[in-house]
Amino acid sequence: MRLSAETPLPASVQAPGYDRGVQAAGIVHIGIGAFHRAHQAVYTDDAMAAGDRDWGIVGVSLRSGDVASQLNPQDGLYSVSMRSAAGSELRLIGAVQKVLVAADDPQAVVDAIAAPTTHIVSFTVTEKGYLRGSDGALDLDAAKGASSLYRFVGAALAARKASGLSGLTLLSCDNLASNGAALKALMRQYLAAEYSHLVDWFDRECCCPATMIDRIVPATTDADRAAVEAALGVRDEGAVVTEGFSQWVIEDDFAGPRPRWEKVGAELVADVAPYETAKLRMLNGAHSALAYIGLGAGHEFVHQAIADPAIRPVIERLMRDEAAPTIDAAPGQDLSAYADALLDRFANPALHHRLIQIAMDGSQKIPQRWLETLAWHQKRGRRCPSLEAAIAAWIAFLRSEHPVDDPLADKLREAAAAPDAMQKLFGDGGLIASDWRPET
Ligand code: CS2
Repeated sequence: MRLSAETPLPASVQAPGYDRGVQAAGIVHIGIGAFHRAHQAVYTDDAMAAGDRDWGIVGVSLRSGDVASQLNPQDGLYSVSMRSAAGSELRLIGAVQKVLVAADDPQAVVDAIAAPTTHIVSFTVTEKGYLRGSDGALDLDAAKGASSLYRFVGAALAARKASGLSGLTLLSCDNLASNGAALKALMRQYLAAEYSHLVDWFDRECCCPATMIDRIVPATTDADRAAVEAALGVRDEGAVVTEGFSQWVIEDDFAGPRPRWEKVGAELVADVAPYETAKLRMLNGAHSALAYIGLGAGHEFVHQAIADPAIRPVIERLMRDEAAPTIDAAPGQDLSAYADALLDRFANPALHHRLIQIAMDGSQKIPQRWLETLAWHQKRGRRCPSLEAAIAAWIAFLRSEHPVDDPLADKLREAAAAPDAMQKLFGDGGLIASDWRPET
């Protein structure tokens, strides 16, 4: 039997605390992967349980029909399992109403964003989904392509303006530096090229808050789904597995109404930058280093790599001595305590977070995770032994038998195979643009 709105559930499982049937959809979320389902959808579910109304989520997959076929037969319902060394806790999330597949029905996506009840469009499309060229500007040809977020949002904004509706909040929940400002600049570039009459309206009517989003969400495995089935008594094809920890810091700059996410654990702040920079350079920077160094040492999971006495000190130094000094901490933000907490989270033996999952898309992740830190120290005449070891491990990974899942995979492999790999990757005109230059 499959999970659905009709399924009787064991009393131990927390179910949505509101009437799902009467909520309008206030949010369209583009890129409805496991991360969104374990993070923003949980906060939104909690906000509705706390009394907010009409914040149902219409999920969108740009390409694949997988999530639609997992969730639509289940009336959008799925479970989140929170795993720690102490055990597993499971709840059902009801915030997602349905999933649209843009490749199958592009107009349905435009209509959902253009609906009068929609106030927020949020995104987890990964770094590469923003379709930036190596100079950081929009790759306009790619942005005109079938699976570009810009096409759907652009067409829907045009429809909203034409029918006299308000603008929207566009909320990037991806691990980009200054994700709100980045999305705003890219969207403006797209509109200037394709809908130039919308640019002023967009500036006036739409907001793109910055966010720092954090929860470790490994890809769900068949074993996870089997464990959930044993607990629920029904099959949940949309199950997601995560840690207990969750954090969301959001710039309080919305174009219209929003759920009161701050009532359920999110922090609404004037400036997200110190949190976002700390998260990218310490958590994500350490993660990518663990991935390449750990795979090189023969490990499979994050908790194994961080337990390796040859690796742990490298990661500690990366966070405490290399990344932390580059961050202009907010009042009350304790970077040393943050590093301690990250080490504990990485050590979680119940998560089974695969290093190869983190190793994906290195070309898109490394600039904001490592190179900004390296450039900061280089300007001051200092070296970063841990980050340099991480870069060497990335090059070794690119030369290895491991599959390289990256939009630049072929070029990266070719550059890494060259005797002057460092220059080909990071030198002037190299594949990965940044302010950091390796020693010649
Ligand atoms: C990870 C992130 O896969 C990766 O690159 O570093 O997905 C990380 O788990 C999240 O950003 C944690 O919030």
